[in-house]
Amino acid sequence: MTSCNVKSKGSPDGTDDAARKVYVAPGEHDEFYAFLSGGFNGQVSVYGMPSGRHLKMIPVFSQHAENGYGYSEESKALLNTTYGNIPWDDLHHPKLSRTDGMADGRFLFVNGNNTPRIARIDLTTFETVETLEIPNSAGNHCSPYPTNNTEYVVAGTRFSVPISDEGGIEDIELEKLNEYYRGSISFIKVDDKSGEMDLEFQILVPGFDYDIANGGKGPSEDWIFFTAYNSEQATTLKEVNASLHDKDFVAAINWKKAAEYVKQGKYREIPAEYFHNKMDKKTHVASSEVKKKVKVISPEECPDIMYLIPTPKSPHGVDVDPSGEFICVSGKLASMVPVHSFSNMLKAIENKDHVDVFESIPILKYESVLAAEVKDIGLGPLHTEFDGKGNAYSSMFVSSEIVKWRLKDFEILDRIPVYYSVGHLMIPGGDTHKPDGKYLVAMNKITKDRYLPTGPELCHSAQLIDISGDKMKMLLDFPTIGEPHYAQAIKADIVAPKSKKIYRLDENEHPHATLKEADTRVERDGNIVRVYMTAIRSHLAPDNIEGIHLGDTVYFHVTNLEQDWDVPHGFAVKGARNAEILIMPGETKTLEWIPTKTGVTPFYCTDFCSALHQEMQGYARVSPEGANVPIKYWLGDPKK
Ligand SMILES: [Cu+2]
Repeated sequence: MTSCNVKSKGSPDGTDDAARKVYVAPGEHDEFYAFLSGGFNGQVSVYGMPSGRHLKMIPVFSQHAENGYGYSEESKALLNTTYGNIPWDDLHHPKLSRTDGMADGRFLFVNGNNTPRIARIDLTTFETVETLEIPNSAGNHCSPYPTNNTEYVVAGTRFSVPISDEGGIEDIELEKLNEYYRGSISFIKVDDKSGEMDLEFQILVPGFDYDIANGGKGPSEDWIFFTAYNSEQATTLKEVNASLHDKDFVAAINWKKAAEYVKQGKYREIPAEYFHNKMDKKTHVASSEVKKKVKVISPEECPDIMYLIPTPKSPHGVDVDPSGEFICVSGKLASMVPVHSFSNMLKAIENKDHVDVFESIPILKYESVLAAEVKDIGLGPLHTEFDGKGNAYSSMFVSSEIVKWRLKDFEILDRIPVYYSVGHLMIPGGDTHKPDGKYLVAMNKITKDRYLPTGPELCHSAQLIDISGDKMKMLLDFPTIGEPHYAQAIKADIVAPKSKKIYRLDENEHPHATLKEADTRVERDGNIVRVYMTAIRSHLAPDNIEGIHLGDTVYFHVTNLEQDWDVPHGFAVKGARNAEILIMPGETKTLEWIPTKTGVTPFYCTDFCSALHQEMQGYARVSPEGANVPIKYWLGDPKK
């Protein structure tokens, strides 16, 4: 026997203590919901915190064969854009809706980075209910940032592009691109009650790369701050050419003032085509509307809405502390965190303390706005969040660590290594005016040897850190689905009590719903065959169908008649070229099936629903085109 004293690398000191802190006993619930974006999988994953239990994947911008999202006839429209039905996106930033500056647990807004879109997830159902395409944008990375009462969700463009006043993006010689290109900041109005989004206006801004934003709080709550890199306005070999200036900018935008200008009519309307897709609450069917115009304003015509604050160097994250006074910027290439003072900024604006003007936008003097530079903080600072106890925590991509520092005197207090190359970090409420400073999640870009190897492709890694004491303590590694780009977390007791258990059948207004078994039927209209089917433990009705011919398009409208929590039924047809559908209790969903072979074709319930789940199946007979086989269907005795 040998005793083992080897401590594996990165394991927490006092492993028992760490285990106790993340242990949630079987049957018990976690204290927080954490919503982690999936990056390039286009989805959001829901975890319990501190256990790291994976609770759900919410499909948003990518089709999800597991439940038919993006494949079912009801959900297809949510992926509509002016480029067509786009079944994938790159989802970076989840942001919770806010009331009085605090996450209210009603909605989660998320961005599609690639084909510019914003989606809204309803947190009573954990389902995507709305998507809005953003015109005049390319690379919707700087998105979606809510104001303190979710008056607006704000989105900036990462790639600047030649936005045409006649609508769309111009076809310009790339060598002359930087003479024509512009950025856009979109202000999406959010309806107080329903949460519905509407692109109210855009500010056309200089052609920089707008990277990250965050809204002010308290004294600064009328403002939103954006990092703008590539002040060089390079268009090629950006890794060199966009890194030449010692300082780029923080763009400070007074959103209240901008909205007032729009109210006063100081806007132009330009053509802009974009899709707005909504899931109807009563029918559970999504539909699309194509919008044709957008209101734009410019800093030139609307003075005092935008100021540029020089900021070192190629800044990435911009985070406002809970008091609303400090604007902490991660100087990605400067290896320091410049902290701007909001009150200094107001003074500099009042005193016209400008060093220059860029396309009519005043550039304030760096030294006049700055509160402090947090130096020697580490290499590659990217983001900062706050614990509500006077401390800030910054992520270092290059030196792979989280660094704790004090807002009072900008002193560095502690550092902890993370594995490996952390991007965003997240403290529950750490971007609001009252953070819950108990845990911090580091979202790492590189995994390497953290888990058992799974071939060349590894899952990504998040790490949970205890920040309740003076020293940070590593508690837990948990693998994530897709890239955990950014996250939000909220106390479970704000969200859980409102979680919907079933959809009520008596409220089902789906146009093809079948609310009782007696009404099930099969109808032909030309070469469209509609099957009005019901599912209840443990049969599908009808379960025998004849009279389908090659050349037909069949729609299975399946209504789940169950009214119990956690009894979904699934539905799949042999050879169907889309996916299964998963139908929640009381809901109707539609699977399209275009048969390609004659013969008897089985269909069945895919979600293990009862002891007789394996019996929950049926047959569709497919006959040749033109065959004399009439529509006929039954459950039980065919003669009845
Ligand atoms: Cu079933």
